[in-house]
Amino acid sequence: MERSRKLQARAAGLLPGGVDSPVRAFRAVGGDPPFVARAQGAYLWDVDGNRYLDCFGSWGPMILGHAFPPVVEAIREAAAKSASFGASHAGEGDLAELVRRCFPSVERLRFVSSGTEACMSAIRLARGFTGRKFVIKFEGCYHGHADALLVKAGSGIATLGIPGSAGIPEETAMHTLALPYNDLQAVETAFALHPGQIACVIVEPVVGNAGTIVPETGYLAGLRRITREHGALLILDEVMTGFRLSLGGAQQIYGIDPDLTTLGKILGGGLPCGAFGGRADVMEFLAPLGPVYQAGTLSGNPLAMAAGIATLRHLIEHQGEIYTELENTTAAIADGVTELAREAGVAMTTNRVGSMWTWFFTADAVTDFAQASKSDTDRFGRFHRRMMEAGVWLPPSQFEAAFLSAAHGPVEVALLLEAAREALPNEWQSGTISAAPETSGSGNRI
Ligand code: KE4
Repeated sequence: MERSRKLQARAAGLLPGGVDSPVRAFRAVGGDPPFVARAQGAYLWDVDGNRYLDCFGSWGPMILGHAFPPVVEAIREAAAKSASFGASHAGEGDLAELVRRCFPSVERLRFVSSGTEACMSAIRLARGFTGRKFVIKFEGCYHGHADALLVKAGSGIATLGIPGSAGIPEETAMHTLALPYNDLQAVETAFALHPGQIACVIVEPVVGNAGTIVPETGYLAGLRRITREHGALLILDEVMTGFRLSLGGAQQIYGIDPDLTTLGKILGGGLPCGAFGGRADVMEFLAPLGPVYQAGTLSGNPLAMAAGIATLRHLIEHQGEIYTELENTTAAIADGVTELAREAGVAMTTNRVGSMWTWFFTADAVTDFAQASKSDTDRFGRFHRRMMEAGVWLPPSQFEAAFLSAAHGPVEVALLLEAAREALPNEWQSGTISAAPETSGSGNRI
């Protein structure tokens, strides 16, 4: 881990915490993050030559595996024509048509450069369209780092155990109502307390940013009913679930017709890309047609469009086997470790939808963020470090979802279960793992 440590020391003098996104700093799990040199298929290699089985996939985008040849070729071909035009080009329409094929509720959409931009723009549009100020979100859900949405958020906010973020005036946060997930009564009450004032409800249809939390039967349909009754827009934040849980994301699985949908991650095939879209009458409130302003230098970037087109075309063409294999491989891993935990006497609750899952170190059900927060995050941290030492890179937070790719197969299932078989009992019974080791272990040398 020598070269990683040198790069980390340099990064610490250049980037706050040595990272460009807080969760990458491994603060919640201890140990030092390896610096990645390259990745291929289901694996990452760090700059010291250690190999890791990748179970976070760049936080979701890499559903086809790293350096998937058709995606690499598409990016290479696009790059030769310039990295950016700042002007209209065919790729925007090509990708938009593929999105609409997967998400019939998206009648119009606009590309942006991140999920944050997509969610930030969607709530501005909802406020502009309805003329209302209040936004409902849910505790533990994360919709990017726009001010109005960093209230009781999940992901890095939950990971760092901070209530929100400094730098957000209460005048901004006061119009965000953060409610418990999976509680329709709380939503009914909020609308009763704020009649005619709530512009939208934004929700992760399957929560990934509190760890994975699954909607209870009828919950999403209830949100759809209540928002319709009160003239508020329903925004499904499918940045994580879109193209992940199925080609049409969670809305396809749960049969929900939202007013707006936000997308990202897989949409760009690993390049910076997000989108928001939905009802044409709502989207046409956007400039240059309407009064709601939104813009972006690199929106619809030709390389991101090319990577997204190559990714979605492959997912569409091979959807039968890809989603079936993702389901089977993830079930083998998620359920396999759950069984190993039971055998080792380790309290573990596993939440999973398709190839997105979380092992919570708690004996109780996890149906909202309050319950997720009762997990033993220290135990998760020690398990994470043990798995890193065995060459398995899990997301470095109890409050994140793990993901597999189409490149993961039986070999990877066996590798992960073997690592967990060693990690769980040691981590649990003997407590032999010292305090955060100087390095996060050697992984598997290639
Ligand atoms: P980005 O701005 O990071 O592209 O997307 C924000 C976002 C919006 N909505 C959902 C449901 C998301 O999961 C995200 C971002 N996810 C986190 C991981 N849970 C990004 C990883 C990070 O912050 O480093």
